Amino acid sequence: MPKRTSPQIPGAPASRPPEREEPTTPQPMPSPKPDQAGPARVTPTGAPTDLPPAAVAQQGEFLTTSTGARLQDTDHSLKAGRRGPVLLQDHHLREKITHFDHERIPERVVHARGAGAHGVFVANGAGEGVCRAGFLRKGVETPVFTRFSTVLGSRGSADTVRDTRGFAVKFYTGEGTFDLVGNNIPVFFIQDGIKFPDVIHAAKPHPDREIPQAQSAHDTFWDFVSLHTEAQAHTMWNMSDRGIPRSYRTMEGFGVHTFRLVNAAEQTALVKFHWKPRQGVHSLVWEEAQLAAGLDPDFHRRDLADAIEAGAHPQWDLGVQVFPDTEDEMFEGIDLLDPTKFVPEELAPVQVIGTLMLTANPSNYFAETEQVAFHVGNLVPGVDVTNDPLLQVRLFSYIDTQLTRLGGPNYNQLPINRPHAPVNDMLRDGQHQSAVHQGVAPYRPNTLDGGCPFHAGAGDAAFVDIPVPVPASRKVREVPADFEDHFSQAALFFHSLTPVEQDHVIGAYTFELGRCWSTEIRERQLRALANIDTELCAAVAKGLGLVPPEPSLEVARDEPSPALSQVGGSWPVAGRQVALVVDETADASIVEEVRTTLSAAGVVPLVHAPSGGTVADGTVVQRTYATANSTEVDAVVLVCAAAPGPDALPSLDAKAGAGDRLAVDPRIAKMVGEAWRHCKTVAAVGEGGPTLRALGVPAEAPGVVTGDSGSAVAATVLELLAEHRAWHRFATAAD
Ligand code: HDE
Repeated sequence: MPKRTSPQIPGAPASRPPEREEPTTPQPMPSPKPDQAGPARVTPTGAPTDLPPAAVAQQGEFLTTSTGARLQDTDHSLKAGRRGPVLLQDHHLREKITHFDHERIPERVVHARGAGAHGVFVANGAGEGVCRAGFLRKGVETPVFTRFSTVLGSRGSADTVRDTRGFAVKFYTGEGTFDLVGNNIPVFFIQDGIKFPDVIHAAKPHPDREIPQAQSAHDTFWDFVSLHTEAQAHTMWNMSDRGIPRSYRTMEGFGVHTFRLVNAAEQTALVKFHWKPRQGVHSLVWEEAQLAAGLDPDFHRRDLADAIEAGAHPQWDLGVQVFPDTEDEMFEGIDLLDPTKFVPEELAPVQVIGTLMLTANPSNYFAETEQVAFHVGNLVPGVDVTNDPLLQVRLFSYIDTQLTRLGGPNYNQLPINRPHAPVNDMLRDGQHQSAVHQGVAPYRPNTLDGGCPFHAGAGDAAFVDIPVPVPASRKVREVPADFEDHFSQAALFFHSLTPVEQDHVIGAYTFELGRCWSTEIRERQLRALANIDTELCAAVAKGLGLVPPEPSLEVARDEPSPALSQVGGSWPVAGRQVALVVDETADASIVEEVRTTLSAAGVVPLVHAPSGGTVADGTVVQRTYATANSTEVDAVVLVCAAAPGPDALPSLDAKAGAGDRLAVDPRIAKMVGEAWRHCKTVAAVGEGGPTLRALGVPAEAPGVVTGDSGSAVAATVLELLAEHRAWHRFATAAD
């Protein structure tokens, strides 16, 4: 009798039988069973999966449905006769319209308005002593994606509003993704994350009329911050020039919270992260910011994209302030767990540990800048969080918000969010699952998948929660006593500014409170200002026509921190734009000299002429007098008399009484006037000299250059551009 074999009974859980005992070493994953096959290895558009995302977006020459059937006509819906009703049967119509109806995802609750760029971070090795993260090893290059943003406005709001800016960097490191999700201001409005909905509800537009958009100059904001005085330090930074950056490229960035790092020897340190722009810190002036918001709401977005396209790749040094990891988590009397406090650089210098360079613009805004999902809990071995109560709440919020915004739990599979380190999680299924996982045992412990995935051991570069002792405690809803100091750091910041910058702060408070409807709220905010600085309070009160109150507290006066001022210093000029005003009467050789000298320094000379085309021996015109806009340039150079162009609205001028007595085109007069008021460099060569005088610009004033040599004038313009503004032209209260 032949020996009888058992029939193969279907239902074996895996292609190989499990071991009886739990495996103690990682095993290769079992292959799928012979009866199993996964989807073909093609992308959703039918391309091989190993192509870069951009190469797989569209395939072939012909228009197709989303499932690849070629279409003959997408311009007419399927109707019952030429004049008949549209048929429900038209599956192409329904697919096209339905997809369109769902093109938008919810915008971010905060930071909805943003601009992103790709780049690379190169470590200089100075961080190795405090942190064992691989991306901080000397010479390691890590790809990054950076997103800058405003906080308050909706997705379509203006860039140059007075607001805090987000500065979020995703490092795609070999040990997992590290997100440093910071701001351009080192302190925050609140100490405990539970207050975040309150501050944001107060700062967002009023809920009844949904105005004003993207700004804090309104009653609900000042109502909140004048009552919740821990917000006063952050508000002071907002009212300073930091609230209106000139460019994303000229902003500092701060991790805000204190983080805990651990090095290879298991030693821990507390640190605060800083981004220092190599372009220097530089801001708009308020009138300029307001003009730009109207003339070019995309001001910062365009500036970033243009600079990168022009090859002026912006750079920031990443630095750390390092503090001993003491039991009280204090440094020089400053509580490192209080996110409304910063540590002056003079007390703890910023040590540079690497440099970020932004090198490429996104190729698709939605796929990259909109879908990028940051999370403060994206940490790598060597970097850990502290008990800062604001940071602790953020650890919850960022995953939670993506579930609504990106429609499910698999957003880390989106191309912009995908880690560059291998991922072997046991997270499964869910909306928009695009992976086809293998194996049958996404659980631990298991034997069916050979016990995989395995825990990483001590030598396998695993993430370790630093075992910080937690002191004996009670469950309370309280803060440490030193969190009660709400004013000393607002005062420290104010006292660290130069008189020009202090004047800007006074102007900003006066403007913002002046836009409030309620006198009671203005008076309450003045009470807070009185505790910060009586002269500041008196100046703002004067502008508002109110009586300055007496301080209610005696606030400690700390040593000023000169590092906080942005006046002084000299910075690279590459990527800056200069208006070159030219007409047919201009001397072509002077025009050429100015252009060559500016371009050689990486500065973009924008030729302005009465009409488009070419001018002065073939120079191509970039802006007509009608499209001239002072806010897009950092200097104006007149190379001609700028007589009124043919479209200078003579009838209107006549009505205004100017008529044909007008010597200078009104658009150019406006541009020069604004550049003068905003303390930008104003220059004239040859025929431009008398024009400057006619416009009332004194040739001997700081930041004004005149001469007959195009190259000499342009060279001086470059020197002045490096100082950012002609600071001495700002009149101060002291003058
Ligand atoms: Fe955020 N924050 N935040 N935040 N935040 C978001 O996350 C939140 C805080 C910051 O370009 C949201 O993905 C809470 C501090 C930046 O995509 C949301 C609290 C700092 C960005 C959220 C804070 C930030 C966000 C909205 C109090 C500076 C934009 C969409 C506990 C250190 C990132 C999203 C980007 C975004 C919540 C406090 C910076 C709603 C609850 C402090 C730069 O999850």
